Amino acid sequence: MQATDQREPYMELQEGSDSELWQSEVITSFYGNMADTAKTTHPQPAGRPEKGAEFGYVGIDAILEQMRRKAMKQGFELNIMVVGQSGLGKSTLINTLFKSKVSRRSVMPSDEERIPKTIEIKSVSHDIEEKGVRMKLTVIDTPGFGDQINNENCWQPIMKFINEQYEQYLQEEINISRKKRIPDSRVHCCIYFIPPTGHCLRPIDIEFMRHLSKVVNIVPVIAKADTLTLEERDFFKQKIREDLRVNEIEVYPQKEFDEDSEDRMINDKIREMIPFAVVGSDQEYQVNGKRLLGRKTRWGTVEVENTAHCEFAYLRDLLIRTHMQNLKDITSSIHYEVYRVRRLNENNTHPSDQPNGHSNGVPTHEVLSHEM
Ligand SMILES: Nc1nc2c(ncn2[C@@H]2O[C@H](COP(=O)(O)OP(=O)(O)OP(=O)(O)O)[C@@H](O)[C@H]2O)c(=O)[nH]1
Ligand SMILES: [Mg+2]
Repeated sequence: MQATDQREPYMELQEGSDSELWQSEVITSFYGNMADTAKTTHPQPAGRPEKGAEFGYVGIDAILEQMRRKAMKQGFELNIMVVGQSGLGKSTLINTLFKSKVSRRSVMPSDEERIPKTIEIKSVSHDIEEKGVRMKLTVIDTPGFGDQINNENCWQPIMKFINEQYEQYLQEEINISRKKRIPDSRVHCCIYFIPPTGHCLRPIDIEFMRHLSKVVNIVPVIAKADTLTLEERDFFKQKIREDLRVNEIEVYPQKEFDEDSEDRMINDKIREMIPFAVVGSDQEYQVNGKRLLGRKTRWGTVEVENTAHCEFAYLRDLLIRTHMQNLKDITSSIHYEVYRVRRLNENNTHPSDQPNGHSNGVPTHEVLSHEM
């Protein structure tokens, strides 16, 4: 299994002329601020108090502007993985995500080829830019499972891949001479595809999510939701939430990581909607004079981005618009942290001192054993 990593050109962009430009801008604005201070005028952050009400104003709020500028220069990275049984539309949903409002402009005109069956773990990256903010969205496609007679450990290759990304990050982090910015290939979110049976979660779904939810943020979705009626969909969603609760599977956003009552309120709404019932398509059709992503049937067109038709737009908004930073924070401060502590404790010495096997002395197959 191999992941196609297209990170390097992006990193070059970070460390090339752009960052020099940024440094010079920072220096200019720093001196600018100092000069301003001498003239008793302060930097101009948003929400600055009126003149006259300025006595004692230090300008701490200007840090927000500094952080914004830095973040704009660095850009954002998000790594999403899709997993689930074969044929549920994982590869199609990736194309949907890239072709939907997330990056429609950056996509080449569609080739009308059918999506082939996925046979290896593969990453696809897109650089998206909107209002001067750059984002590198990487989606990791995985081969469908469930084709084997014995599907007992079908979650293992996925777990191994996720842990390998943590391991790579850890190795980079503990290097004496490390990169200015560690390339982040850690999986920030794993979209789990549930087949639209309309009944309940299958043992294989429970097994998969039970293991994976301990190492990664899981967002479950009902695949091919156009095959269910609205009543079936609502019933199925409710049943899945109940099954998750009974089996103590914590999917994203996890209750225990809500930071305050505002978080809880927003996340409770999402938890009531989960799993999102999605429809995927990479074909565009003309509907009422507009070109829309959809699935054309004999009875009409299912519009993928229309929330009256399916919940793809809610999923996209959660991933990109409302919870991107939180997905990354939880990955880094919870999932990766658990992995890091466990690995460092295990070795009891500096991991790179270990001989043979894996780069840190642990044979590759043992990376698997770091699940809890
Ligand atoms: N009805 C319906 N069909 C879909 C949907 N999404 C994808 N399909 C169709 O399902 C078939 C399989 O789609 P893929 O995207 O290749 O499925 P996959 O999960 O990547 O399959 P593997 O690579 O084998 O794991 C294709 O014929 C798609 O056109 C959907 O939302 N609704
Ligand atoms: Mg596929």
